[in-house]
Amino acid sequence: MLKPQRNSVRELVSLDGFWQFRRDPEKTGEASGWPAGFSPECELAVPGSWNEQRSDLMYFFGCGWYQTRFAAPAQWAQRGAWLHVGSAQRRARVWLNGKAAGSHRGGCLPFECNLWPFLHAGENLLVIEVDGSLDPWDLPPARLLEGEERAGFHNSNPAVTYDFFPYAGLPRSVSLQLTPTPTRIETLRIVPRLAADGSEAMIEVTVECSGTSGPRSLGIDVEIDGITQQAVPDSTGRAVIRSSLAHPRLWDVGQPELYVARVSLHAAGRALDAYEQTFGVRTVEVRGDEFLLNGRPVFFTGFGKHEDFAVAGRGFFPPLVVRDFDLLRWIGANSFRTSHYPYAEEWYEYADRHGVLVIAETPFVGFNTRMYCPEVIDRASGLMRDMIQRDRHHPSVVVWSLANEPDIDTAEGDAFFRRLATEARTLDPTRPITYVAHREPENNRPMDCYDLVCVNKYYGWYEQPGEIAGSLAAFGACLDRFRAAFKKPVMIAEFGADAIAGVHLQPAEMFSEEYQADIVAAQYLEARRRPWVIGAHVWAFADFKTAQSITRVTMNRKGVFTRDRQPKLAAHRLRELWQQPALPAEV
Ligand code: BDP
Repeated sequence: MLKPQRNSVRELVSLDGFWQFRRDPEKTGEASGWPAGFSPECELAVPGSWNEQRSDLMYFFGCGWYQTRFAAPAQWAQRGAWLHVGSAQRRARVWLNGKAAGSHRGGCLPFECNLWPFLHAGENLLVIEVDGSLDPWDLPPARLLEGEERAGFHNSNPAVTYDFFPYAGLPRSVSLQLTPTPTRIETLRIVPRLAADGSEAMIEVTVECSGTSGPRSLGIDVEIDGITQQAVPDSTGRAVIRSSLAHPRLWDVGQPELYVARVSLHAAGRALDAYEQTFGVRTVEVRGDEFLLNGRPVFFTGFGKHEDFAVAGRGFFPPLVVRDFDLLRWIGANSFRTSHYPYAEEWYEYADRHGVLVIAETPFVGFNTRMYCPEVIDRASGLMRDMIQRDRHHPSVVVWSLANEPDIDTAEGDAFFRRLATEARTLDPTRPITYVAHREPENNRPMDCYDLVCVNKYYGWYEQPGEIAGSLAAFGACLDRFRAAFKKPVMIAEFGADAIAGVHLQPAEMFSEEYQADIVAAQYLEARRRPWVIGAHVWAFADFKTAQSITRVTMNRKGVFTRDRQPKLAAHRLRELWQQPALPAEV
């Protein structure tokens, strides 16, 4: 599936705006005929999570029905028309004019439905049922099973298995993609390979088209940097086109050199479809103790983040993207991790255009051993494939993180993480892979088949609370244990402390801005004593909403920025550390 776009052939109709909404706590909507339209209870903004838009929806985790109307000109009857839903949290069913058009499970990735068979000339009624229920078998598992324990989470409301609010609704854009006929470009895969001396890049473009049966002779053109190559798709609609770029400009940190592949599909001189895919040429490699970007070592500075903002919830909000990247630049960070799920595609595109590195993460968070059963494993493997296919063209994405803090412990868990690693490498042999560990090396045996070790550790917070200096030896020893066990580069993917903005204490104590600033600076410098540590991501970029619990003062306050994106003391301290041309002499 390709992200919808507007170009010389494709038409894009946004359905974003105010949709009519109605709760369906008893799940009787379908039996009551709501697929053909329902009387609304209120209006909600799309994109946007429903929770913070209205007080009565804040803790509503049931089924909610959305409907909107759009007018279709008569000529759409001959066209291809697809509905694209950026994300529905957490399950969706779609009807157009009362006819079932599709369904999807999982809230972090897009899905589409072919609307063409159900489209009317004139007014159309689109209805989407979004089931925001907290399902313990979702990816991520949205809640614990009765009697199940997971440190820190069994007593939260709602009892989710992870430390972020389980927002529901339609948090990303909804649109219609129209092509001149139902025949279209379905998928694209662009793989650039740089010659060792950098003088040339071979670009392999694989195109898959649909609706190719019939007598028409189809042709595909691919234009890159002014040079056009042509091909004829085979009987399955597939074509592989090779092109080359002489002396390619390399994408790098702060150097966002991008290329565009312009792909067009035609028959007898008529354009059937076209797609413009941006990509970059660069190399990434883990070699010895180093992470190499274009052959040069990189040290990752930055954060784990969330898609989270007041009122919008997890809803996509373009000014926030601009603001967050502005703050990353201000503070001197070169990277972030899409903890703990794939984000809206616009985040990666912005990173591509501004030369920021991304560690792209699956939504496999909150996993305990019950998750490693065949049905979940197959679903997880399909979801990881969808994520890699969606995000593989971003030069900013330099590492795939396949999970956050899984409890592995069983043979099934071990097999699951080995299988994920093998499948990720098959889907994308060009990027290093990792997963983020939180326990000890012996609890993370499959890490031996990943390229780099990522570790989350909260010494001075959950362990040795209140001790900054005292935490350093334990923190350093933990990094050393991972290094000794796996002999791979290590990245500290999360460390930090909660700070309530405005709380100042001398001497520094937990929850004060001073404590957070001191601990992140001290641990950052401790990590940097080790030449094989290749990155330090502070948890978190900004404060974010969580479930209610006695460990969270209305939200997780480990943000270096507040939820409304203002710096705490730690932000100023990191800015000093990250903007120095060289590390302080004592490191
Ligand atoms: C880590 C999790 C992260 C939490 C963080 C915390 O990866 O999602 O928000 O702890 O407790 O274990 O603040």
